Amino acid sequence: MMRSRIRRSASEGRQGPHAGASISGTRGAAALGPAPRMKTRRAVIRRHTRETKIDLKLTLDGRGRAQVATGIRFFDHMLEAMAMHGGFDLELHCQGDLDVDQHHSVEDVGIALGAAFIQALGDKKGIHRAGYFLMPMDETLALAAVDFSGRPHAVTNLPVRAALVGDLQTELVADFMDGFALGAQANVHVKTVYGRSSHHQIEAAFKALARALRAACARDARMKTVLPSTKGKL
Ligand SMILES: [Mn+2]
Repeated sequence: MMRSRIRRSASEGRQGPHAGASISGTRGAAALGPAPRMKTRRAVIRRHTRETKIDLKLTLDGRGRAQVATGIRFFDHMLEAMAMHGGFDLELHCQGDLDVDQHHSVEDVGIALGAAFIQALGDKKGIHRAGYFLMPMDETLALAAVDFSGRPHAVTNLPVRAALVGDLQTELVADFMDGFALGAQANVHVKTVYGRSSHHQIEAAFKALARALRAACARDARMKTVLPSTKGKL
């Protein structure tokens, strides 16, 4: 089995309030048995700090199955929706310092999930790289666009009025997106085009993100061996 270690980017060291975290992972067991036609795109992430302990398994080309426990029920609901709409399988357990605040848990789950995407995508050859989706949910329309550009940047624009949706502090949705962009070294934009319900705005944003990710991660049969970058580096 191949072992790989993802080094924290310099930007995480600068920006992240959770210095000292390390992410280690094991790539999918593609080496076992006869070589499959297509490598199974998987990631295993263990990210333990003094604030959060996160263990997750991601299979990119899955069937939307999710087993998620973060201690924040509405956040679980969003991550489960992401797996279903993204068509990936996700096992995620986070034991965080919820007695302090939800902030560390939500942001760190974002970082770990983003890191899982990068690990699962491997050399990024033959993928679409960028994707977007417009997701309606009743009266709400949400937009998401992602690019696995190698550069972390998130813009979250959800004019949610409620401070809490279920048990989730709504302002932390932006921290999740920041964390995800950092972990995935990706550009992530999510926006409510219009909408009223806070629940719908947040849920539609997660679903739009999932479907944008699905498009970005999808294999492009015509460009199989090509790294989709004029720079030659992603
Ligand atoms: Mn819901």
